Amino acid sequence: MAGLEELKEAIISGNRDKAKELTQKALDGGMTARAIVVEGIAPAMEVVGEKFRANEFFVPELLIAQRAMKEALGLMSDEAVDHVGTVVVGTVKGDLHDIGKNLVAAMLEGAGFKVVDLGVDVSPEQFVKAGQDSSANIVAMSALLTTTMGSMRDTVKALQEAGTRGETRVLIGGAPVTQSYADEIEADAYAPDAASAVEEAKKLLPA
Ligand code: B1M
Repeated sequence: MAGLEELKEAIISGNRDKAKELTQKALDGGMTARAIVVEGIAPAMEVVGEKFRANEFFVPELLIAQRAMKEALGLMSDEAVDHVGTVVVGTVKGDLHDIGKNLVAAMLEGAGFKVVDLGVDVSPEQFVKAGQDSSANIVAMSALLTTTMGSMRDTVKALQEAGTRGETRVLIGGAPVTQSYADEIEADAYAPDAASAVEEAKKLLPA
């Protein structure tokens, strides 16, 4: 649909006023929030992720696209979007880096997930509690420091001890994190970037 193509372009180019206007127009025209997310916002953020991977976009472009996406999503009530699943997202304890985590959260939102963003410096206990409170399908952790990665292992253990490991899957990522580390700490999935995080999160949802 032409309006959604325009919305996609507005988000990719970070034009938040246009993104807001076009989203409102689509809602007024009777389009469902889910259709707008699935056919407009998510594909736009996929393009943004691909451009970032290809070094065509850098952090500023990512952030303005994310801001435009948030404006568009802000027009939809939580109830209006039929979420595909719930993800608790945060940067682990001791770690204050949040640019990558915010991108992952934004891309997940764009793909139709309900995102509970705990921010930075999140302890294992906070992840467990938020996972329980929101009946999350996934706990998604970001770490940028080799010194804070260990908190991912502690969170996996804390989820196990709380008895919620069965229903809550664990996704991890961040510059120093690797697939072999994910295997070592028994996380369910690892993603090297925000676009792959969405792909992995979808795979972790119950069939
Ligand atoms: Co910091 N810092 N920093 N820093 N910082 C790094 C990470 C570092 C590599 C720089 C360096 O030395 N070359 C280094 C870490 C070394 C290491 O441990 N291996 C470092 C250090 C040492 C520190 C301090 C200790 C410095 C000091 O004070 N002496 C300190 C620590 C503070 C703390 O956290 N307790 C510190 C502080 C800071 C700032 C506050 C100044 C700032 C953070 C601002 C903020 O985030 N709001 C900062 C920044 C900006 C960086 C660099 C320059 C950039 C990080 C970034 O945002 N990249 C970084 C060097 C670098 O990477 N070039 C560095 C862009 C972002 C889009 O990428 O976060 O990797 P990234 O996210 C990617 C993927 O990793 C992935 O998807 C994203 C996009 O596709 N991903 C996930 C991330 N999370 C994911 C989760 C997933 C899946 C994928 O699933 C859940």
